[in-house]
Amino acid sequence: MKRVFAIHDLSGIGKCSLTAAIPIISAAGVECNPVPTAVLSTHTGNIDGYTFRDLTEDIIPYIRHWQKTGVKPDTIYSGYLGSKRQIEAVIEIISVFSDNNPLIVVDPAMADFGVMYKGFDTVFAETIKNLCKKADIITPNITEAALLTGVDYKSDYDTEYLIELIKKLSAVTKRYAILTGVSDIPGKTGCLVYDKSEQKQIFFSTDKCDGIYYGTGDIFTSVLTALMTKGIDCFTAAEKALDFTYKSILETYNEGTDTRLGVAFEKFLGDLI
Ligand code: PXL
Repeated sequence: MKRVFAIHDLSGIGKCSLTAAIPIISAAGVECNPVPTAVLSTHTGNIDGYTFRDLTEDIIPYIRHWQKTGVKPDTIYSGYLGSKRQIEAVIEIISVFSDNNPLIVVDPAMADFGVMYKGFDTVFAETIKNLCKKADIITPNITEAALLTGVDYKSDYDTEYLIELIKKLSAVTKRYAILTGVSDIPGKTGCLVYDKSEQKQIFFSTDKCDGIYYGTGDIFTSVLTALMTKGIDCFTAAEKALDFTYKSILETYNEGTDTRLGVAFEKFLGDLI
């Protein structure tokens, strides 16, 4: 059985980070070992008053214990990280387990809609760029891609802008860059996948549902990580991850629930089994 080390926070409500990664990766038949970086009562997007317990001090001893047990990751997957020190801890984890040559997936979660998440700054963006350079696959949205490349952020983009952005992004990854939340078809959304070793790019698109759907980046990257860990190629894995994410969003849109609480991905876990 393949094994993923998933380095994310645990947010009790909001179906993002570990509460998405664990069920999704497990449903795909891959073992998911969580490295919790913090425990929050909810995610931080548009919900006030959440609790936040930082676990930075625990990360390295936790991993050193795993190292002693002899477990070896096939994939190391990091998502939302709360500080520069946590990014440095992920870089150390990659170095500790480098002998096993794991696949490295980095979701540089730090910003959306042209603005950084609460508590993040440009120093954080610079440090996460160093982490991305160690990754085989990075999955930024346009705001994060603009921060990683120094390109100006545009919400009203055209295909030429996206291609320029993804080519610049290829300097910040070892092989694949996946730009999320974009499409080359007006009115649609999806992702653009670029493989720098083959200089090949493909857009995948779906319909768009009105609203902001929290946690969907984590859902997309968790499916992608699980499938690529099983040996599925990056383009096919991205297409399937997009399909899974879209179905979950559509279900939530049709249910009309509060989108801050996350999307109804549980209904589609069977597709991954
Ligand atoms: O989905 C990304 C994410 C993960 N974890 C926490 C967050 C966010 C995005 O806002 O706040 C705590």
